[in-house]
Amino acid sequence: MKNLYLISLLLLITTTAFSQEKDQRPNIIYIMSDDHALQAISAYGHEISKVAPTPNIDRIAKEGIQFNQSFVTNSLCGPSRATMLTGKYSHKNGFRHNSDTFDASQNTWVKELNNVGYATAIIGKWHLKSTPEGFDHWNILNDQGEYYNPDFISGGDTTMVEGYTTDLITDYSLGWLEEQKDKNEPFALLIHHKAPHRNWMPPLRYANEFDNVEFPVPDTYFDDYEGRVAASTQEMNVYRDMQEGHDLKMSVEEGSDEWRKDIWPHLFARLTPEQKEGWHKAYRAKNDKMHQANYSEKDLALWKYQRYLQDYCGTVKAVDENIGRVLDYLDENGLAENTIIVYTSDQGFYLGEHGWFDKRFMYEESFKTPLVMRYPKEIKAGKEAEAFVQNIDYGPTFLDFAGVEVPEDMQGTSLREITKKGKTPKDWRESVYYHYYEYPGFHKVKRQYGVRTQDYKLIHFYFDNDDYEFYDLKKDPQEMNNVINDPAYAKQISELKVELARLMKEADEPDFEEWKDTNYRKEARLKKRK
Ligand code: SGN
Ligand code: CA
Repeated sequence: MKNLYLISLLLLITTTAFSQEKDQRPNIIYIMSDDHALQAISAYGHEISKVAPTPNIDRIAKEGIQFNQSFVTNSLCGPSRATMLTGKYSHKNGFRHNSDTFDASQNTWVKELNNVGYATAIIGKWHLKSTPEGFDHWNILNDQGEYYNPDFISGGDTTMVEGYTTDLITDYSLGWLEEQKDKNEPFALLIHHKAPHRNWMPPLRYANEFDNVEFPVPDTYFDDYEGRVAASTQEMNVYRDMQEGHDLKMSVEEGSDEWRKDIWPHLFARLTPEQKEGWHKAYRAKNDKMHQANYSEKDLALWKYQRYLQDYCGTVKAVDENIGRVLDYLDENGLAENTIIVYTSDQGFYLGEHGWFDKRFMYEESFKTPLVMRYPKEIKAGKEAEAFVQNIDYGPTFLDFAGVEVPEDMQGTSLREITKKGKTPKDWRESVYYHYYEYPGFHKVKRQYGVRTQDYKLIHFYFDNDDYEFYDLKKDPQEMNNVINDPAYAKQISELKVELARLMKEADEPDFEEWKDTNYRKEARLKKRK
């Protein structure tokens, strides 16, 4: 009897010791896709998403919090990723445009977590050129990555893996999570999808998914860009600048499987013979139908919009489905409660608004980015937040949740307080700063910086031009009327100019004047020659 008593006492002591030891810090799963417009996430309620819903992303929002005013600091892939990792604006982390190389020796929230015992990993698109640092494990795509049979780089090895990239990224992610199962320390896993980036190749299982769907055409699809110089000189128009082969998968003629213009044929060439056959089977009939219709110029432009959305949403459906796999894994392994799961994109995207695809502009569709977050242990289900948040805030948020002090030089603010009730704290920012630098460059979108408040937006386009634009967002949410010269707005414009100067000062952009005339493309060429 005495022995039994002693044994149970011992058991009690050891289990208590264990449960005290069990690390209670939250796990973090950060899922970021590439170019996922919030118009294509049904939680955000846009017309487009009604015909192509995303039930799994919606689940994160419904069981957690949805940010309705979430912005990037620079609407482009590399810069956005560098900002997300460092919690700093582009001019501070040194990655302004996609030709830059990320200095991976600088501090990131991932390093901070790794330093305090978190297991860390990144799987998928990296696109920062340098080798990832601060991750116990990394398995990344080569540069932009490919949709089918991608190259994965891990350590010094590059391996071409057969399969559909969105599925593979998830397979690897779940594999890594499985390895963490018996470990005591918490983890931070970054799952970075390539989809739905250009050239929008859906998996074969969804290549015909939206063939019979009529996507609602944006009111501004045939925008004439009146009063907006930068908008009129870009090269990202669906019906003018998309490549008919590479982007729209249009065949050269009826009965043919050969694509029209495709300056990157290596992407399709990677498919196995079976995949190619499956692809042709999926596209041949619908391409033939287009040839037979003999469309007018306008109708062809409208047809291109439908094809663009069908393919885009086909890649999104695979992302959403794979997010479902991650959510199921968390449920099945008892991890849901103590894991912060985030879904976002590296920026927003145009789904035909102003006639466009791509991003870069400070206009709403690309300036905004989706952001939903679930953490049952602390965040009550069904919250929506209207506070202005930016991707500089992600790092501070994760560190805050993990109980790590936020380094002073991180420029963002933790969103933890907001996630509690969804309410905007009293002293919260009322304006956001934006700066895009990649010009001259792809899609010819002029360099620009600006400020947005609840009601107004001021943008300054510069480099080989000098144009200000001002929008009354309440009256003109589609940003069609640049009222910079309207005397009725003189007061608001001058107030916003003052606010912009304040934000630039606060963001510590002292080298701006020095930097603004440099032509990074020329410099990169010169560097190469040396
Ligand atoms: C590629 C795309 C562009 C896109 C950039 C940047 N062309 O060059 O359309 O703007 O990436 O995108 S593609 O046909 O090769 O895909 S980013 O998301 O990486 O910044
Ligand atoms: Ca992107």
